[in-house]
Order: sequence, then structure tokens, then C-alpha cells
Amino acid sequence: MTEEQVDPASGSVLRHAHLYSPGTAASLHLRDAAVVMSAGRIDWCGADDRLPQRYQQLPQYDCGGRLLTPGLIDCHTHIVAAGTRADEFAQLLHGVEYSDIAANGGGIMSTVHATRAATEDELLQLALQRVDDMLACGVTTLEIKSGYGLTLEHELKQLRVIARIRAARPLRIKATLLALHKLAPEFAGRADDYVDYSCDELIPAVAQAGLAEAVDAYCEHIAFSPAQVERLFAAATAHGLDIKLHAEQLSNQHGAALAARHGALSVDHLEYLDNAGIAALAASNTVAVMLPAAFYTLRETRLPPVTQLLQAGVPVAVATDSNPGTAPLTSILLAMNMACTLFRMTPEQALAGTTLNAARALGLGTETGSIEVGKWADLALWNLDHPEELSYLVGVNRLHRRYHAGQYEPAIPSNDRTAPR
Ligand code: DI6
Ligand code: FE
Repeated sequence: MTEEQVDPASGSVLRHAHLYSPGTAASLHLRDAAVVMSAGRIDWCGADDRLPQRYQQLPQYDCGGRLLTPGLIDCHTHIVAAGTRADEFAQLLHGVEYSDIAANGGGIMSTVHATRAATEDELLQLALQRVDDMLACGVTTLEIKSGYGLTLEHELKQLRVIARIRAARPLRIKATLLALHKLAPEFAGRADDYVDYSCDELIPAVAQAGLAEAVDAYCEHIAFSPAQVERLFAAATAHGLDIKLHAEQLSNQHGAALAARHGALSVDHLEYLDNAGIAALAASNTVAVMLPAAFYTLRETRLPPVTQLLQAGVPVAVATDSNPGTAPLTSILLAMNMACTLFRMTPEQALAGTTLNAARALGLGTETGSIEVGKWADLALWNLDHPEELSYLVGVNRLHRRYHAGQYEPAIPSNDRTAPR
């Protein structure tokens, strides 16, 4: 019987893998390893020649010395969106500032118009194309944000699309209500009323519908103030939702320290983070998420203080930030490469950033992100010899197999060529 026909409850074994799994203190690195998957979880892992007798009868797959890592985790994306921003790319290349494009009605608002105009089915088809790219890169867990609707109707529409992706594809998804992304045009000149609307209508309705696990905001001089974000955090927490924050991307609003104080799962971007912000993160459990593709697209020059964060013991994650404006990519592998070349992270740190630390940024640190007994058997097997190669290769994807809950998923659905563009 081949492994993929096996009932997951009965389990299977991966043999002769070159296992590399980032850890908090030390990484697990075994040249010739076996991993037993049972009922969707990792039941045993260790040196192949120590595989206990009781597992010898299970169906086996010979990895042939290929690199085996935890499935990759993209902990920050905005993939439920319609429309293109290719025109803005041309403007950026000609030196127009992102904030000026936004001030002239483009930027996030351009995507809001297109997303509002799209049907739920159209948004689903567009998002599935991006999800399929991600699955093909070995992603097993994905965070997806709303934030291009800005009214209850359209935010719920985006969040329902996320729920449908969860049903349509074999991967874990965390949904985030990005409540304060951009001031809705209906509230022009009344930002505080929009914050009230987010706290009093959006959050309760989304929590009631069970459509999101976390709430996020864009704390920036061109977006929302720390005081406004703090009100949102209070409402989110009161409704039992986790919190996250886009902070210190274009300016220092001291958003990261605010989020850490409120127990945020993560703070994301951080180019303008100062020493007080680093200290606040170090004193918390909040993960620092690096988004080098946005830095790259906007051709930023100010680097986030990655080295200082790591020295201070802050867990550092890496994500794509996949969105139509500032990060039009779907490859988490490319984001890892950029984290190394642009932000000077090591390949090991980049891989920890898309596995263990990304899991923590989603509140899933005990469930996934490393190859450990008891965790979900979410794994990626690569046609590679060394873990460093995942970050070293530029725009190259060498995924051999992906396992979700112990199941090999050979048939990653191909893109629907009739999908709306
Ligand atoms: N994430 C965001 O939400 C904003 N920047 C970022 O990195 C804006 C995304 C957009 O321009 O659509
Ligand atoms: Fe973002």
C-alpha cells in the first residue's frame, strides 16, 4: 500500500530524511532521521536506526536523504483582495512616495474600491490562486487579514472568503480582522467615529460570527494614532480576540511598545523601532515580524533593528505581507531570501522566522512550527541538501512534498485559468 492511501489515523513513517527543525534553545539537526506521523500528529522522531520496533510495520516513505523541515508558516498576508496596483508600481519607480500615492486616492483605497466591487466568489478565486502558490512553496499555515472592506458588509465578505479558503484547501488558516487599515470614505474627517464604529460594530459582529481570531490595525502617521489603536485593542480584548499591529513601518509612533503592553501576539514591520520599543518587546511575549518584501517594493533605506531584537531575545518571524500594493509576492521563500540579503538575518534565523517564530506570532507555538512529538505533522520535504539553501536560492522553489496533518497532498489544485484577474 502506498503511503498516500493510508488512513491518517493509522499513521505512516518518513524514513531517511535530513531533518532540520529550528528550536528555541538549539535546533534539531539529524542527517538520517525518521518521523512517525499518527492521527495528524508527530508520534516519534529521531535517528532512523533508532526507529522503535512498534512503528516498523507502518507504511513508509523513503525521503532519500532529502531535507525535511517543519511546514512553512506565512504569518502576515492580505491575499483576499481584488484589482491591480501595477500603475502605482510605475509611479514608485519614478520616485513618487507611497504616502503621496495614498494621499491622492490610490494606495490602500484603490484596493478597497476594487475589493468592494468584487463578489465573494470572485474574491475567493483570486485568493485561491495566491493560496495555491503558497502551498506549492511548502506553506502549511497561513494568516490572512481583511481590511480592504472598511464597512461591516465588506469586511464580513472578506472574512467569509477566508472561511471558504479554509474549507477548500488543506492548510491551517488564522483569520485576522484588520479593522483600522484605512479611514473608510464614509467617515471622511471623522476618524474617531470610525474607531467607534470598529469597536462597537465591526468587532462585536465578527466575534459573534466567529470569523476572526485576531484584530489588527495600521498604526502610522498616514493611518491611525496610538490612542485610536489602544481603543481598538480594548474592544478586541473584551471580545476575546487576540491583537496584532502594523507598527513603525514608515515612522515611529511607539506602536510596538503599546501593542506589547496590551499583550499583542505580534508587531509587524518595525523599520523605525527605537531602543525603548526593543526593550518593551523584550519584556513581553510579543513576536517581531519582519516584512522585507514591503521594504524592497517601497525601496526603503531604514533597516529594522533585527540584530538588536535578536540580541534582546525577542522572537523574530518573517512573512510575505502579500498584498497588491507594497508586497505583490506569494513566495515565502523569496521573503526568507530578502530577510537575509536586505535585513542581514542568517538563513537559520530566516527559517526559524517562517516556522517556530511564525507559529508563535499566530498563537500556535505549541501546535506547529517545529518537528516535535505531539505537534501537528505539518512538514515540508525539499529537493535540497542543506537548510541554508532555502534562503540562499533566489526565486527558486525546490519543494518535493508537503504534508498537512500527516497527509501527503499530491494534488495541489492548479490555478483556475478562468478566474477573474
Ligand atoms: N501592510 C499594510 O496593510 C499596508 N502596508 C503593509 O505592509 C498597506 C498595504 C497596501 O498598500 O495595500
Ligand atoms: Fe501588512
